[in-house]
Amino acid sequence: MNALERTFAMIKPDAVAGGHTGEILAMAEQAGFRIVALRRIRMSRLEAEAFYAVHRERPFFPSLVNFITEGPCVVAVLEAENAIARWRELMGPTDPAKAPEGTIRKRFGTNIERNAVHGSDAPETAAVEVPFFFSSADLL
Ligand code: FUP
Repeated sequence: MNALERTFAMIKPDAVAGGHTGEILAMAEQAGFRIVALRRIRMSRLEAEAFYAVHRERPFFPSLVNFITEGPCVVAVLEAENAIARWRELMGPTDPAKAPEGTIRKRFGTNIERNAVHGSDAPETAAVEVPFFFSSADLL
């Protein structure tokens, strides 16, 4: 028996501005995720630089920080068996052009930067990303 797992999910500014928050949350629930916590935020430049610190040396970093701070995001904690891998499968690959039918990035992504959603890539990442936005009192 697999234990329940939690992952950090984010609906990025392109998808929030496009009015797709509800559809993306519905896709998550229909896929069997429980929405444990949910909040609409606007990331500051400092927060974005900290959140994406692993990409600091990459050429796309400044553009990524601009994008993620251009408007509100919706951040969430999703729970399911094998939530981390299953949410990434539902998102699809980073580049929406390579994403299969039925994935969030295929449906709502524009390009490798404006790709609608984020999800933790490993338990160690989720363990950093969840408390970045939520306190333990939010996670009931
Ligand atoms: P993913 O785990 O699929 O979200 O992708 P990565 O962790 O590799 O990248 C994080 C974010 O950096 C992507 F969602 C978008 C951005 N990025 C670019 O803008 N250009 C690239 O070439 C790669 C990533």
